[in-house]
Amino acid sequence: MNFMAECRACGGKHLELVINLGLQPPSNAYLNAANSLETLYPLRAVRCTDCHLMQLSHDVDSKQIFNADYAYFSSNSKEWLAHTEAYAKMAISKFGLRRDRSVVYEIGGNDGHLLKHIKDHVIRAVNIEPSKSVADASHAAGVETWCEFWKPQQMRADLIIANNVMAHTPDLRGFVKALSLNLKPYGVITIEFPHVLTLLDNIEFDTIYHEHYSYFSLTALEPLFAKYGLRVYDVDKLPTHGGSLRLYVSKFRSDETPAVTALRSEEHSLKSHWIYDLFAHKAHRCKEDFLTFLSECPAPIVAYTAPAKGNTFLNYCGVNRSQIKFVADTTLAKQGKFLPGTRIPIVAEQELLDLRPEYVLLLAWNWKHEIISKLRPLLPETKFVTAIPHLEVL
Ligand code: JHZ
Ligand code: ZN
Repeated sequence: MNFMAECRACGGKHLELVINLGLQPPSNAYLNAANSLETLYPLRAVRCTDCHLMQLSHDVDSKQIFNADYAYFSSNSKEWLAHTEAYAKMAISKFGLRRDRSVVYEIGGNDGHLLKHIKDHVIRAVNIEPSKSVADASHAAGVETWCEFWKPQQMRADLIIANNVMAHTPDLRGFVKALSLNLKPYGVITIEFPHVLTLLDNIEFDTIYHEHYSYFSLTALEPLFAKYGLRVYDVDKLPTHGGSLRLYVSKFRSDETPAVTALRSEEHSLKSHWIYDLFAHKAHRCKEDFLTFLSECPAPIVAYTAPAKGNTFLNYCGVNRSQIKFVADTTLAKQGKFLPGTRIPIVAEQELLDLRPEYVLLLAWNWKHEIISKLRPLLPETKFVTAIPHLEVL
């Protein structure tokens, strides 16, 4: 573990605490046994008062997180698969990808679910994915996959795709430098990430975990990109993961769309401390409301889905197995394991269906529409509960 005394983006030393989520294990480190030993690390978000990047105060070694046991397989959500397929179609036409010469890199492309829609439209499409578990799945899906971290390469790309991956690096400047070095002069980079402004506004404090070293805005990224000759020329707002941005970045374009100008001014509130104070206060309220709800439930409840974010939430609330009996998840790599910290067992979806529980806590609130439309017909009596941004019985 490494204490970060300076801002990952600008190197500034003026860091202020945003929220302290206590001591927590790394979020995707699911346990093989209920009594496995685990190490806890401080989970605190701070903000740089110079460039306004939000980041973690303590880094867990990324090789310890993205390894052969990495359990997050992107293909477990149909909505996400539809999102990436639509992206692929858009990218092929918008960026004029060509079968005879275009090169595409996807960074942290997980199980290859996106590149499999692009690979037959370009000369080379490579998934650069350091987590062996998902890299193997990508390879098996017929996608060229290099099991390694993002770094400068010999071959330059026409398109670099970085979906939900830039937050996953402790060395942010090294990552951005490699983006610039690996891009052809007229190439384009698209970068998706949960927008820190939405995270703060919607009290999505569970998105904060050791795998996410930084929490991005246009405001914090523009000066960092400029150092490496990169510029944001367009942006899309996306509903994914509670509210994300997709930035379009290049070396050659000097224009920008009205959406970029508008976003820059929308992000003004990130410069004042009240937005962070209010966020921390509301997160605390969210925890209290959830604990009150649990204490009023006559019997232990069960949960559905075991996302990384669920672990931040449950560990911050200090919940244990006597309050939540089990959590069901469709990911085979998670079933039979235990949630880090709380040690709640993870079971297959069928166990939840057989139990026909009165209450189910939905930890992946970001997929609630997809999940409820799937489970409601199977569990017509069950009440689905989400805790973020506030307690809601759906
Ligand atoms: P989900 C992920 O975070 C991982 P997580 C990563 N750290 C990242 O950056 C963010 O996304 C943005 C299960 N499930 O997507 C599958 C069902 O069981 O919210 C997953 O375990 N049944 C890279 O982990 C979990 O829910 C279902 O019907 O917080 C969803 O995890 C559906 C739809 C999902 O991400
Ligand atoms: Zn900074």
